[in-house]
Amino acid sequence: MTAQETIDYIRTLAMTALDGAGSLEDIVAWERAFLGAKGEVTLFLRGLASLPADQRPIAGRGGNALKTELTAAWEARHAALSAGALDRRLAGDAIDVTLPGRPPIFGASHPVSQMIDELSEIFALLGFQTVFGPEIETAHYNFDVLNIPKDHPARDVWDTFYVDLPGEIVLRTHTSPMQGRVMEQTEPPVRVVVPGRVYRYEAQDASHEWMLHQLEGLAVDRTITMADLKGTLAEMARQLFGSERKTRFRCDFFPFVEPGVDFAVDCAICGGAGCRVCKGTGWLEMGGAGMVHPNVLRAVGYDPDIYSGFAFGLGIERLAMMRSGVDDVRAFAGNDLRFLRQFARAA
Ligand code: YSA
Repeated sequence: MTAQETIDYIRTLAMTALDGAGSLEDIVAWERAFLGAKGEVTLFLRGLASLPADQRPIAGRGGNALKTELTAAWEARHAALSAGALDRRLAGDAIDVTLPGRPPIFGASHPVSQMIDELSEIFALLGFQTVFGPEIETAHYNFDVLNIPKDHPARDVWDTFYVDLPGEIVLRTHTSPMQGRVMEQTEPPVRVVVPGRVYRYEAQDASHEWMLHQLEGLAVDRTITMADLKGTLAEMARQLFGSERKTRFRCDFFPFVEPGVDFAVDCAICGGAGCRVCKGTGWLEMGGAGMVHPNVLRAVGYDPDIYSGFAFGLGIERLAMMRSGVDDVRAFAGNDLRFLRQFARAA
């Protein structure tokens, strides 16, 4: 093959390959194959010295002209493919302003929070102020001030989550420690409710959680009687559940009251017939209550000969269960959006 025939052969080969290059990757590979350090044109020009003397001028001129021609063809093809790639990317990024928007997802207040708000409103109308207290509490306020002696079973490790080793700091097991904190800082008369989380080392079932919410109530004045306690809780139940729900008070013991009662409503899940929530009794305990023990009044500096008071601690999840017919307390902390969305209210 003469030098001119070789040049024509390389040109045909290169132009055919360039026509078939469909992407930027293809033409980068093409440039390497024909114009790169080991490309066809470069190797041809490097081999000039080995050609017969009469062929060298033709090969030199023709080879350089071919290099110029192929470089120009590569640049034109590169520019065309780059523009195409940019057009495709811009088309892909284009925003279709006619598409409908995605509906925003609105959060909603948790059913326990809703119940706390509702209870605060009910008790505000009865003259109670809402206050809050710490969830990490000292054993002093959680037990000592409440007349719970050191050897009382409620202090047992099975009921209480201790935060420190000597057992002086606890996750509060009830909202009652706020009784002492409030009375220490307030001159009577006192009327407060205290909603908040409490923690118990307790087995779970349909009506028991290890983390729950309570609403503490405390009223202290010169002439408070058990009738005030009964009237207050009965009115709360009437406003929350309507007048058809039955309420019940029975004697109970708590070291910080005398006398003490438990307060129950007839089970809304089974209508009082008996089910797994009320454990077949037809009643579900909503809270403990009673007349503040004189020892507690003394511990905070109140004179029990002048002042008397009542206090109660209600289970907020249990109230919400009876209010909305929820048959398992574990649903409240289960984070199942299908459950929670049923309580979403318009803002
Ligand atoms: C009693 C007398 C007072 O003068 C003031 C407050 C009290 C209540 C006392 N501090 C207390 O915690 N009593 S309690 O252990 O019986 O709990 C009160 C209410 O919390 C229960 O009636 C129930 O409604 C709810 N509760 C208790 N443990 C629960 C629970 N709810 C769900 N899961 C649990 N594990």
